[in-house]
Amino acid sequence: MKIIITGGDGFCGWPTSLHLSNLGHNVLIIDNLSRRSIASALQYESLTEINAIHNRIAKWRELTGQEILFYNLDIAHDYAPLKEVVSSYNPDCIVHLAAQRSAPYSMMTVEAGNYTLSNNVLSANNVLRAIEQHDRTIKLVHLGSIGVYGYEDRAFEIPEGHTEFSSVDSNNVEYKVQGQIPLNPTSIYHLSKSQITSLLNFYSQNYAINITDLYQGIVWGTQTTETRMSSELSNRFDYDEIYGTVLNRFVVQAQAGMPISVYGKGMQTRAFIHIQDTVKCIETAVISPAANNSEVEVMHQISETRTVKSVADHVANLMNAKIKQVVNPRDEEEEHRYILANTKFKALGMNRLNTLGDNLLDEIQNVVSKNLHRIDQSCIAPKVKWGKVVEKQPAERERIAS
Ligand code: USQ
Repeated sequence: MKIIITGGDGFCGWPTSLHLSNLGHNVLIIDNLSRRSIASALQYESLTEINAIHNRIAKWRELTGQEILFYNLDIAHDYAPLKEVVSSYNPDCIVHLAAQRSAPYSMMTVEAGNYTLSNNVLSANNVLRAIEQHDRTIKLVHLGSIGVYGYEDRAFEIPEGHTEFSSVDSNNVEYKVQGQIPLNPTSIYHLSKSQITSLLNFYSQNYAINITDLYQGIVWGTQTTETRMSSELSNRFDYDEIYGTVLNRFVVQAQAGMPISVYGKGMQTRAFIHIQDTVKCIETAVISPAANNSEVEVMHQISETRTVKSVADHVANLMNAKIKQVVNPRDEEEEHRYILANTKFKALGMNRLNTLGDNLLDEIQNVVSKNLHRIDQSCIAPKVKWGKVVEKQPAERERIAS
């Protein structure tokens, strides 16, 4: 297949690009390298050293003979060149991963929140518009977030996609309505992903575009089969207060001899998935046939749910580390049920995804211990506080915008 991957230089995008290329698909990456420029602006760099995009691609060509094409485009703003790339490459599928993906970043300043919202929503709209204008049979696989549901206490299982609601009219006649359960995002980032669900529904209903929306949980791990082939193909690994996700941060803290920072009670429940399974799930979504063109196919891309405390206990036991409860910098529920349906990937043959019990922490430990000298302990403690969004000084505002 011919596949365009937007955001193909990022944490999920780079291993996905290599995985699909390794399977023999033709891959074209579109990326504006914003993850790298935000890391430089924040001065929070990846723990692993990552190669420049052209060097990464050249190394891949040298090792496998596979050519990955690359276009540096800001797809939120550069619609005409995006449309041109889509028209001339004429892909079978677009995997849309380009987004500002950190919830804390989106809550950091007014400007960072506005950037997240406009960048994510406009990028998705431009990709959908390019498909609609060029060829409506191009499949779109979008990487959404399981966090769009929010984290209120729900006793019932959240379905994957539409479910049936019923209501009675004044004559007591029952009506059945199909729809998604209400979304309830708790960060501007998750709000941007919720808004994209409306865009996806709009294009699927009005133009019959074949869309799969993957509601992904928190990703952990670093390398995949392909990125492990050479240190020059290494994936990024973030552990800072803004881009580091919880499990990766806990392993870095344990390895650096710091206490594991559990925010608040730690009974927040979250969904998790390993990076190796992320790329496999995306591949499965890309190659699976459309279920129904007038409805977005929502799939929960998760392997398990756990409380933050149980993740901390697991890492602490394995690595002989201490846990420290810290005042929660986020405005979030600290104790709730979170039950998610998880049948669609299983129906496509993905019965066994990796869980925390599968000894994969060794891999992160290895990555961390090799890069111990690169750990910057000052970027670990949380400084961004939900509900305390500040306006930056003009100079910093320009830096974020550029
Ligand atoms: N947490 C701690 N200690 C820490 C860091 C986090 O207790 O040192 C807690 C947080 O309070 C939160 C949970 O761990 O309850 C998860 O935090 P996180 O930073 O790992 O994940 P989050 O910011 O919620 O969102 C991240 C990414 C986002 C992705 C999402 C998956 O920023 O890109 O979409 O994970 S999900 O939320 O499941 O949709």
